Amino acid sequence: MNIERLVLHVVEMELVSPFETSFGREVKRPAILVEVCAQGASGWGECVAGSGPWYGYETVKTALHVLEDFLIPLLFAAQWTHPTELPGRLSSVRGHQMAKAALEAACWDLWAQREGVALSKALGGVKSEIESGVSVGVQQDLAALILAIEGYRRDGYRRVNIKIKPGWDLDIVQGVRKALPEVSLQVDANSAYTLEDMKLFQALDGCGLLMIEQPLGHDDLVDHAALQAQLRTPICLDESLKTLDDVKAMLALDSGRIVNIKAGRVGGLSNAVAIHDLCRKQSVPVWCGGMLETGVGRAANVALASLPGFTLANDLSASDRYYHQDLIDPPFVLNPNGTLSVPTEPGLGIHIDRSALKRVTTHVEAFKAP
Ligand code: OSB
Ligand code: MG
Repeated sequence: MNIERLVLHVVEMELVSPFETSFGREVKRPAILVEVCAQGASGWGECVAGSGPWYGYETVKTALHVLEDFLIPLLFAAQWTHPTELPGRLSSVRGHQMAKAALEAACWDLWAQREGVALSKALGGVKSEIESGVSVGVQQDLAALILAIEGYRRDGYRRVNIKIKPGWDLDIVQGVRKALPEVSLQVDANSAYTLEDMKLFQALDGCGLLMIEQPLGHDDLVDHAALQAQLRTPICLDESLKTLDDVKAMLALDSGRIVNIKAGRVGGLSNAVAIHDLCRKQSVPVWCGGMLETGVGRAANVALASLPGFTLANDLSASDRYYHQDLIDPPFVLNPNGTLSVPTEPGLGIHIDRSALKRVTTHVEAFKAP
């Protein structure tokens, strides 16, 4: 397939409410939307790199650099008939998974549109609805957190992921447990702790959590294995898993028992599907993480989460949990049963709201195939 033209739309989206994790507080979410064009059609992908290298080393600027100077020329030069060939075509660039994933997602969308098949089906999806959960950032105090969770529960979210960090952990989790004993609860530390915090994790182990996500180093597998050996609660890894090889190492070392899959973190949908397939074969449950995506990235995530191994609730919430005005029309809405519907139209199955996109665009760059 030949990409004729490619456009990078750099946007800045104001969040409905600030999102605070152990590594920082986000008020606005930047994104790069990749539009690939061929034969009058456009495919879309979203780059989830943040404004700074806090979650991972990539940023909007590193992604733009690597896309412009290396990945886009490679894509224009590449011969390919199926999007699963793309990771191989881009493999001379080491790392930069988020930049690669955005390019690949746009190609998946365009390819699936041309095939007349929904992206969900193209990836091997089987679900028509995916289970939606909500990730709740650090709040002012426990009362504010409980209020926020109660609001999300009224909206219909059935599983809550609480961000924790030193000073905002055990008391908070115990407080939520006491106020809302029946809520499905998990926590995400975003790498805020070390093995020195063993006592904390042993206490969290008694809180009835579905999982403890990425408690230790962002690149670590060995210490996580030592921690998992001491806990009944499954550890879920996010930041530590950037490749299929990382997942193999995690499983071999028993560094955790649940995998958070984000296409952006692992270099694209093709790699994400490969990780899903491996985990499914080994009966390791997976769920789809989020990066506060706009509707463009969300649609790709929802398609991915429709695969059969995604047996746990996902950090994929409705558009209005993130943004007052999404970039797609219609936006994603939460079904009364706490799910998001998987689009069935060809490709991502979304319609870009070009005027909404224009309002949040800070910069556009267009590239023509040589
Ligand atoms: O750890 O999943 C994370 C956002 C930015 C960076 C890292 C993470 C997140 C989220 C977002 O948790 C959750 C969502 O998109 O709903
Ligand atoms: Mg996480």
